[in-house]
Amino acid sequence: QQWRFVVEETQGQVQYVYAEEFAELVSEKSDGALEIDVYEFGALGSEVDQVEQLTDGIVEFAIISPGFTGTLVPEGNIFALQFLFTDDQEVNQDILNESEAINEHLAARYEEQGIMPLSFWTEGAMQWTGNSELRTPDDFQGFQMRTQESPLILESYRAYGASPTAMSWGELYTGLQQGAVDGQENPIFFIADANFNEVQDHMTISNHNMYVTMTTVNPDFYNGLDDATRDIIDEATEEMRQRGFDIQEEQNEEFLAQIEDDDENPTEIYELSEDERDAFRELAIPVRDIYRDEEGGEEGEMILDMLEEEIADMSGEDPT
Ligand code: 6CS
Repeated sequence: QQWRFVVEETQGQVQYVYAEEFAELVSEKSDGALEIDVYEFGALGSEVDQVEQLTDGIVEFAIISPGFTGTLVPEGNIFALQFLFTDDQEVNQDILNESEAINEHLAARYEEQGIMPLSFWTEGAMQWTGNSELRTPDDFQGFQMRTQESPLILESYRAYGASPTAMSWGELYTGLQQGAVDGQENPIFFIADANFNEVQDHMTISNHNMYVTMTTVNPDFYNGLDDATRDIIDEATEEMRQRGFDIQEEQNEEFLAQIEDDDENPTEIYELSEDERDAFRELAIPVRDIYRDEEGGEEGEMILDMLEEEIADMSGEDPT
């Protein structure tokens, strides 16, 4: 067997390292009978093209970030909501692993659209970069923010007063360099590895959201497998939960030091205080109503209500 696994990142980056290790596990467990080729970002098109390749069965496996399924699976916009999860990424990963709202109800919406999520996982807390300083909602007035395709990510930045534009990350370096956009959000490893710090003067440690992605399979492919093969894939998925977490943690730490020490491309790093974060939180919370009332539909409302409770239970905090 020779299967295809496409990811949204390039060699060495978190998703790519994850997929390579996943492929290795599947190969080992099947004594070399099951082979998976990993395709890095760019080989098969844009992130949105890759979603279509999975649903069409052109690739069997894909890592898909919900930010690129915003119109196909509106309920998936839930991960666009800022300040929803906790500030502790380990707790957040536990919630992603165990949440019924996510793993049953949200996963079912994905499956209906030809995307079967095997696991939801974080690539770390996201930070803002800009060609100007971003400390207060005022700093976002008229700010051209690049986002992924999810309508609710755009709404979230409109709530801050920004003018967001969706684009593929394949165009983002040039977009920042030429001033088509003023800034963007991503985990630190990605900001550094994609060299965005070369074309951005400021980075704000905002921890406004975590980056969520999904390991997915084409449902017809998966359902057509024999039990033993399916078990191998399920086992590999389980083993990669902790590995995925560790890979991102390591890279996010390592790359922060790289941005700090890059004298050729100096970046002003500013960490928001809790009060400063609260100013953004206040503007972000009403976006949940847009999810409840419009974007996520009735099913979405139920999913968000359930997830808020799960987060409160698992973090020991009151829902905000
Ligand atoms: O900003 C983006 O669109 C990209 N960011 C990450 C962390 N992974 C892939 C994604 O396309």
